Order: sequence, then structure tokens, then C-alpha cells
Amino acid sequence: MTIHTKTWKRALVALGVGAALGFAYWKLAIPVHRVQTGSELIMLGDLDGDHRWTAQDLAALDASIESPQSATDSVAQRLDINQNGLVDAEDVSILRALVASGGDPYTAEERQRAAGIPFPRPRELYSYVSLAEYRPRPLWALPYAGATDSVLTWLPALQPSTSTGAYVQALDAALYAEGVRFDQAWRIRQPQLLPIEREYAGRKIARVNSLSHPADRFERLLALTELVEDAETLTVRGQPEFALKLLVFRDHLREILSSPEYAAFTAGKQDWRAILRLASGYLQSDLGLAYNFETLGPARNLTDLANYLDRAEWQYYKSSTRDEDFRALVAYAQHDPRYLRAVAKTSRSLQDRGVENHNLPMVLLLREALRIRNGDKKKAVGLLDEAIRIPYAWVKSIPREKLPGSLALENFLLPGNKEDGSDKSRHWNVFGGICLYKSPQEALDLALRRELQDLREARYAEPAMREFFRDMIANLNGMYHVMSVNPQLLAANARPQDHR
Ligand SMILES: [Ca+2]
Ligand SMILES: [Ca+2]
Ligand SMILES: [Ca+2]
Repeated sequence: MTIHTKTWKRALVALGVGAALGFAYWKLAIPVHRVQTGSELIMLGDLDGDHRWTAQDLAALDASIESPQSATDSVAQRLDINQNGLVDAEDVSILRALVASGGDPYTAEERQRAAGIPFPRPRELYSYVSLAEYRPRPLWALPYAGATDSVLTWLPALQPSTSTGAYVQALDAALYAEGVRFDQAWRIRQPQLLPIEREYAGRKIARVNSLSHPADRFERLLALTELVEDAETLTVRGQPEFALKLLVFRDHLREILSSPEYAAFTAGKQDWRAILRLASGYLQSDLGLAYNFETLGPARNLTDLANYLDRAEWQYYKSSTRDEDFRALVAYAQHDPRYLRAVAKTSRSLQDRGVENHNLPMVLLLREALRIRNGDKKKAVGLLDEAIRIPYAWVKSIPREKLPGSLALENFLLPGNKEDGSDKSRHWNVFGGICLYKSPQEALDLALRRELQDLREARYAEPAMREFFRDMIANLNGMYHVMSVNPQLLAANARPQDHR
């Protein structure tokens, strides 16, 4: 070995060691490379985003006060200056003080101190917000001019909240914000409703108003949330009449479950054929369809609902779902306060015969899926179908008897009662999807054949009969909602508003 080669070898080793040390230094000692920051700094109260507090911000505030729901989520977040989850009177007085001091937080602080009012330190007017986490919109808690003549008779008596500390306070704050939200949507939609929509809405509003017992707050909030979703997203205008008739048929299926004939069937005094004849009678009278359940055959390929769809098209819409779409939907389902309240409405086993608890959370999930997939219904249905299949292994790690009394068994995030699996949610979505890919008539036919097959396999026993009706109710809800939902409805109908 020559000296020359040795030198080369030493140099190489030195270079290697140097590179390793350099890499280690870069990796360990320079923090900026070690932590990925997933947050941004926002300037609270800067509603127009020009990094100053000026009269422009007050103008944006006034526009929000005029029409609270019209403010974007981002503006609502920056309006919550005291960061208590509410857009409240204190936020407004802080912003006014800042603007009155020429946008100088030090001057504002000095003046407020002199007047004996605690004021945020300038540094407190900035906040880091995580980009990865779901951030709920702060609740509206400022006086609302429309309250005085609202169809919600109890709204004027409800004071805007100042705190969400206690459970009851949180419910009241949510009720007030949801009430304001409904009132605004109602004023836009109400003049253009079709007679049948007006009748449904009238019944629901009467129910919300009647839930006046203090212990009924939760019920009232959910009934109100349902009304908000109806007013903001549902219309049968321009749709086949068939869609609305599906709701009438659904209501009749609920009636069958609570009928004397059904009670007689449960007691073993009535034949299963008689019960199914009640259902085929309503199919005839509500929808003009002739069905004989005693001779109705199964649909082909019953094992997988996706077989009913154009496979290539269905796969395209499902596989175009990106990982961040899933993450966004799951984050919503885990953290959105409206969804969490809706999905928390469950019953003990066998206590929700009419499947009243299931629909609202599905409506909210579909709306969020539509938002994530830019309003494309087929993509939204594909995203939901994939998401519903995500197994939540940790649910299985909790002993069954220790789980809350009621939840959709395999999937904590999904709605349903203790007896309901994720199937109801999947069918709600997929039969809705079939309405889009094929037609509501074909979706109904497939649903009937599918559920009848389950019933036949169980030899028409009562529990299977009950599930036949309950599954059909969930399917019909999905079909109606997937067809009728239009999240752009308010924007399309909005006109300059007058609250008085
Ligand atoms: Ca500004
Ligand atoms: Ca606040
Ligand atoms: Ca079934």
C-alpha cells in the first residue's frame, strides 16, 4: 500500500465521519429541522386580514351582526378575541377599544386600565392555531335583531351566553346560536316553500317550540339542528315528485310498526303476510307501485351493494378519495360539536323503533362529505362509503359491557342504537347513491328485495320483521336526503335581508 492510497483512505474516513457528525448536528441541534410546525399565527380581531385594527374591521363586525351566519368560519374565529368559543360582547368591546386607539394595542391597554377595565396584553391578541386539528366555529352570542319576531317563540327570552363552562350553559349557548342560525335561514326560505314543505316545516317548528321543559334542552337543540339542516340544504323543488313521496311512505312504515296489527303479530296472533300486506298497500297508495312480497324474488348479487352500481364508475369515485379527505371527515366526526350532539342521541336496545335517532347525524356527515368533495354528490357518497368501513380497533378493545349503553356497535363514530350496526349507515348512503347512479325507483326496488331477503332468511320472525321496517326507514331517509340535499341552497335563494 502506498502512502498516497493511505492518505486517500484517511481523507475518505474523515469525510465520512465529518458528514455523519454534520448530519447528526443538523438533525439534533438545529430545532427548526426537528419539529414540523403545523400551525399559523392569527391576529385576533383583524377581520379583513390587513394586519391592522381599523374602522374596516368594525365594518366587517357590523356586517356579521346584521347577518351572523354570513361571516366565514375564518372571520368568526378571529372575532372570538377572548378565545372563549363564543362571539360575545367582550370580543366586541375589545375590538372597539383597539380601533378607538388608532389600532395601537398599548394605547388601548393604557386607556382601558385607566378606566379600570382589564384588557388583554398585546401579545394575547395573537394566537397560534393548529392547521391539522378541526376547529369548531365559535358560537354566536351577540344580541340578534330578528329574535323579537322570530317563529321560534322562545328565542327572545334566551339571553346571549357569556360562558359555556357548565353543561347547561353550553347547551343554552348552542341553542341560542342554532336558533339565530335557523331564524336567518327561515327568513330566506320561507316565502318560497312549496305547500308540502311548509307543512312539514310547520310541524317541526311547533315541536321545537313545544319542548319548553328545562330538561328538554338537548331534545330541543337536536330538533332545531334538524330544522337548520332542512332550511339550509333541502328542497324538493325541481325534483321528481317521487322523492317527496318516499317520505310519506317512510312515515307510513313507522305507523305500521306502532299499529295494533303489528302488536298482534308480536303476540303471535297475526300472520306475517298480513303485516307485509300493510306495507304493499302503502306502496300502492303512496307510490303507485304494485308489490307482492310473497312472490318477490331477491335481487342478484345480494352480497355486495356495490354490485348494483356501474362498477367502474363507482370505483372511480371511491378511489379518487385522498387520504386527507378521510382525515378531514374523521376529524369532523370526532370534533364537530353539532355532529357529536346528534350522534349522542341514542336509545337503549329496542327503544328506537322508528329509527328517529339515525338520520340527523347521517345528514350532517353527508353535508361535510359534500363540502370536502366540492359539492360532488357521487364523490361524497364514495367518500362516506369508504369512511364507514374504517374499523376503529380501539372500540373492540373495550369490553362490550363497559361501552356506553348505546352506539353503533362496530364504529363508535357512527349513529345508531345499541342494536344497530354500521349497516344502517352504509345502506342509508349506498341506496342514496343508487338514486344518483340509477334512479330512485330502482333504488327502492333493490332496497325492498334486499331487506325482504334478510326477513325470509330469518323465517319471518318478529325481530327480523322489525328490522325489515327499521332498515327500510333508514334506506328511505338516505334516498330522500342524498337526492334532495343542496348545500348551496341559501346562497342561491339569498336576497338582501331585512330582519325587522
Ligand atoms: Ca384589519
Ligand atoms: Ca369570545
Ligand atoms: Ca336488513
